[in-house]
Amino acid sequence: MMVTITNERLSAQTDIPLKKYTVDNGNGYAFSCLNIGATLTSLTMPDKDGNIHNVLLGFNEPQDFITDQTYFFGKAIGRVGGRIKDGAFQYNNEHIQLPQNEGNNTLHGGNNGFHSLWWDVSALGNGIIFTKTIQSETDGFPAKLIASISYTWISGNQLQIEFTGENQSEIATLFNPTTHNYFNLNDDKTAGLGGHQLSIRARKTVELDENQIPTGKLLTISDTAYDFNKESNLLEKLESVKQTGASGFDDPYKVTDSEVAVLRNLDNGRCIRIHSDRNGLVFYSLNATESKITVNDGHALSPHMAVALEPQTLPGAVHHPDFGNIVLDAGDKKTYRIIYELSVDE
Ligand code: G6D
Repeated sequence: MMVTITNERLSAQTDIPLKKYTVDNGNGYAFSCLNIGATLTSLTMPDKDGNIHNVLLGFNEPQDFITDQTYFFGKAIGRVGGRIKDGAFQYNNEHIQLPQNEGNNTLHGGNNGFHSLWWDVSALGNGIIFTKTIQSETDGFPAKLIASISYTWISGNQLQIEFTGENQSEIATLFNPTTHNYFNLNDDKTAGLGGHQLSIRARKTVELDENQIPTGKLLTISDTAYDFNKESNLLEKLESVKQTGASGFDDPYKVTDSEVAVLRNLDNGRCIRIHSDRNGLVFYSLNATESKITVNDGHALSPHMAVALEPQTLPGAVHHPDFGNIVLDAGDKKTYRIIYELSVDE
């Protein structure tokens, strides 16, 4: 594999130069990422006829990647993905308050989470690594966190995303990062999810209350609209779930395999297998959008134009220990990996 890395400055109203880095694996596969939010803006791959196109949905205007607090297109998410009830948790009998950016709750690490930070950037032999020392004063979470996010091409057209978090303080913090990539395997994104099949290795989802806060209960989904254990037509399942009164999917799945999901397009042969070392996957079908936002190729954003698949420890873990442990103790260091295995079905 002959990896080449190029970079360019994008025009935007910002004091810190907005930089885009493109990493090509020499095999017809490449990705691009930004120093704001360690954002993945593009992932290009061939189809069965050799047409190479971006399979991610993202903003058309670079400036939108700097100001967005709604869609998180391609953003690294942290310190904690998902929602934290009341933006608070108890640790060693101490009440620890976090930033509250969705009513009383914390969503995606608060407004100053990973997605909105300017990251330092270094080139690796096979990709890019973003690093940042995040003080509590920066994002409102306890403790100083030394964080890194690397995007690298590994064997066989696999894009590995590796998060590390080291707590260099005397008090505990939380660490459950993810990526907020939205996939649409069609060249023309206005075709939406046509031709897409999805499978998710899970038999249960996390029950959510009216504010999308985990209740601590798991729901069995076998033979329901939420069941993707068998590869399913995504548009058909979307229609089924809407018949239950939901606006689409926005659900945490408790996964049963390290290959947590497979998204493929039967028309053009593109296939992405998502691997993770954690027990949760949030599936969001972009249910509500504002049409004034322009995305790929200048098209207006519309509902269900793509799907977000976000590997993480199950949301709610900080209040429901049986969901997992996202506490990063003083002096502790943790590493999490997500792998996109890209292929083309002839
Ligand atoms: C909505 O509830 C959803 C989240 O899951 C998603 O991450 C966000 O939009 C972009 O808040």
